[in-house]
Amino acid sequence: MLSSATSLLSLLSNIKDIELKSIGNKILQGERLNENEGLVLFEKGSLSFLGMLANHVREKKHGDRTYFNRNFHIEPTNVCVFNCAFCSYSRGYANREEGWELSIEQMMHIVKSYDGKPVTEVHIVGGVHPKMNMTFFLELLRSIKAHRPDLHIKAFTPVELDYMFRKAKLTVREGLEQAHAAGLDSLPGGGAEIFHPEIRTKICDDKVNAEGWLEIHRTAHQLGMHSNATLLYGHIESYWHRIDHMERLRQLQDETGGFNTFIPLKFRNKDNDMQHVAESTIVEDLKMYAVARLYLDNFPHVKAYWPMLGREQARMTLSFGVNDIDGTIDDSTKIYSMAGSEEQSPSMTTEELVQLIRQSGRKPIERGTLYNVIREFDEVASPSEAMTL
Ligand code: V47
Ligand code: SF4
Repeated sequence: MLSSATSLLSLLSNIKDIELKSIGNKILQGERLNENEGLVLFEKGSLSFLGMLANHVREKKHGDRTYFNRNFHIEPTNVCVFNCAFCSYSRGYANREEGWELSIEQMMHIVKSYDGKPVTEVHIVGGVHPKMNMTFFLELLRSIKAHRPDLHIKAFTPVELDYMFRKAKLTVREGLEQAHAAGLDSLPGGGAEIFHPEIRTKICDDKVNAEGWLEIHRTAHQLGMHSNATLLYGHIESYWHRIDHMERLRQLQDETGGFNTFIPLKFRNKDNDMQHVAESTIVEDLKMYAVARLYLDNFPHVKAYWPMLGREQARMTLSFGVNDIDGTIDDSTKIYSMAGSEEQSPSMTTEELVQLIRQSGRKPIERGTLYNVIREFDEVASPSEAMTL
């Protein structure tokens, strides 16, 4: 079989476009792309060209290894003081009786429902409720750790943290130090949307801006916590805004090295103020993943969040640079089902996740949040495996 580098060389010898050829050669040499080259990839790169390059980089970094984890989500509330135009999930404070607000006891009930089950992570993200303050969330973190110290808590976007810290009159560093001491282990990637103010002011004007988002992640990294980053694509942004967004992330990653994973999030248009905006095509989705893998050379992992994309499409992304497919999740997340995702009640067993990865010819690896290996699976199921999943 041809190596990925040999097939790439043969592909490049047939490329007529000088810019694409030069970009292909840079990728082959392991060189960093500049912003203009990133833009050229979006504008001129065919799906097969991008896929081949992204797959080359993915295999150079990870071979066939494809990660997933066993996690569950808690969404403390969907009541939110902000008004993001793309959000189908939140309810304003005045209409809070239409939403939900979980007490610490109710959230601990969810945590306890996983007692004895081999989950390794809880992902906690929700709306910004004016009454759920720093004291409330510190108590939640402490209660979870007291009950299950080994459970990794990945929680709160800079949108929630910025609001919490300002209300508690804490600096970002003070707030993060307190949260870390109470049990916060890492930050998820949400709230990033599109950093550039030309778009951010149109889709989420009233919440933390790009500088605030980046400062919270920078500080978390300085305190030894890792984090993820997202980009909400396929709405009113241009390719240039996507590159600008990834450039800011790449610069911060050069500075701190604290990001684990980049997660492109496909805009879904059901029941929100941007219903008139058509959703991106599958070709556009796959291009987004591929360009992310090529541009973000200092991010170890690119993840496809299957509850948003649907399983079949998530499987396809594994040939376009993606090496992580998130977790088993169960059906506790509403953020995408309310925005029109195919996955109305997202839940996959470990067996299904392993099978999905194998169907793409990849090797499933169960990981912890920080990519510590929990279990390596063979590329093909062994007869005894079903007994142990
Ligand atoms: O910031 C909201 C997005 C994000 C819509 O770090 C929408 O492992 C599409 O960040 N269409 C929150 N997207 C979810 C998130 C996340 C998810 C999975 C894993 C991780 C991780 C992080 O959801 C928000 C926003 O960008 N979102 N509404 C919508 N209509
Ligand atoms: Fe609130 Fe988050 Fe929805 Fe924006 S995306 S309205 S911050 S819940």
